[in-house]
Amino acid sequence: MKLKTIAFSALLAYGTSAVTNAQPAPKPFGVTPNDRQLEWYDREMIAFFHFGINTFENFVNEGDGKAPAAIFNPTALDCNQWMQTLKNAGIPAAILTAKHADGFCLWPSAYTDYSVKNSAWKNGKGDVVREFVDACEENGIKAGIYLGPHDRHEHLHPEYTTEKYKKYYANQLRELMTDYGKIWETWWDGAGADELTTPVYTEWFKIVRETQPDCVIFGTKNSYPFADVRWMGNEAGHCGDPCWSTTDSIAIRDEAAYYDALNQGVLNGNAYIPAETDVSTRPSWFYHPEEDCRVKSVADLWDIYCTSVGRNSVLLLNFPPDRRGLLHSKDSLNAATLRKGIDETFSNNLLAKSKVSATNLRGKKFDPRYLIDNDPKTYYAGKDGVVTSDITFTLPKAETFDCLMLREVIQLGHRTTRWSVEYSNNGKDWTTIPETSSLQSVGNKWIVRFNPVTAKYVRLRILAGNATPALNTFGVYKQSEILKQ
Ligand code: OTN
Repeated sequence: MKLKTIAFSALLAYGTSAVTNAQPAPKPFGVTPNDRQLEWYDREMIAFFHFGINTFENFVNEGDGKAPAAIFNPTALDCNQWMQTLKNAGIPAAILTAKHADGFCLWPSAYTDYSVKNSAWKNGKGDVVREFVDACEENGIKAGIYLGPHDRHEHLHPEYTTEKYKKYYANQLRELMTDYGKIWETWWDGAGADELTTPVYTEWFKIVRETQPDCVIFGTKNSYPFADVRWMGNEAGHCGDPCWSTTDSIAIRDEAAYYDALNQGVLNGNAYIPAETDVSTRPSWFYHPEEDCRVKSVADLWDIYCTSVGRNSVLLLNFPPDRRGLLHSKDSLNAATLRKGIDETFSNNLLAKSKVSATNLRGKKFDPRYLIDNDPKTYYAGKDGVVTSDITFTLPKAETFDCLMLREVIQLGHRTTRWSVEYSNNGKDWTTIPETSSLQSVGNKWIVRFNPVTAKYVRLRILAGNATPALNTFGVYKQSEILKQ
């Protein structure tokens, strides 16, 4: 039986393989991802669409809830055009701001008049959420919903109380979670939402889990106990180095440790809550024509990709639709070029034809050559109790590279905690790539860029760990020229 035909679950299942004399898979270490988190990691990138009444005001990003509903009037809304951008950019999921902090609802909620039903758009008969989920469905994109917990419009009501708001929000959440098909992610923004305590979120959490069992919950602060994924700590796209998927509930509640716990995670923390990186293609979250000249370049997006996806996170990249209800061509083009550059770079692993040896071997089924077979289902693992390993790649000829990528078997927990990469031209004298001299976490994907190196030998050094290494991909690459634009 060829290894690649064995189901991955069987490979992971300790001691249950049908293969005679097969080595058992390593046991998972510590807390590990649930099925929702595994699906979320697979997306790699998600699109964010900040669209709403702010779009129709002059340079507003956090509306005060007072703008008249009537001003919402996109002249050419086409969610299929948004989806075309995502397809060209290889982005498989998208989240729409169904209600941002201004409280204006993009769907005709039965619980408020502050919505599309009192706008000029389609004479109040339109439903942006419906058009969004239908376009997602048509284009094979996973739909997600941002229902802002903070609502300035509701606060304007003289009889406002948190208890009343809890019910109001619950009703709206139920509408969105039951009337619009499968929802893959819900986003509980922590901004402005401090009065919403954990018991408030407990009610809302029950609604999400009852109606949408596969829905990933983004949570911060008081919604953190229910979160599948955490905020990464800044809106610039810079995950920490390290960036652990594990964190712990005490650190996240401690004022001083809060940002570090979000940005870097906590090594061997008690909860598996990986970081999601939200960042906009423009300085603002909502569209402003003044920012057409400040759209992030392909090189900026590549930097962000490397410090988010390439630091064990998932990138939530915001594309703000304009007053027509369309994405600007610059944002779309840059995202498509980024995809082309990523594919060009990582489709050519310069180690692919090399000979591989390792100092720590578990057996044939976990051979180090599985690191370069381009099959995410096979992996290299070491012997139980031995956490270090030097894995040497001998290339057929010297190659020039300026980028590397390592992936861990995340189902088996964070195992490796210190690693570096060296190169050589005689297989005896080794030089450490300086940018790899203090690496710690691996997780789903870790990317490092550096000045070009030409070498015939490459050595991956696993220097410390919680458990014997379990790694499914290692590669060195030459960055595509188009990523420099
Ligand atoms: O002023 N802010 O509220 C703010 C400024 C810069 C960056 C973030 C924030 S709020 C922050 O937003 C996050 C989403 O991007 C999460 O919701 C956090 O919980 C929230 O504190």
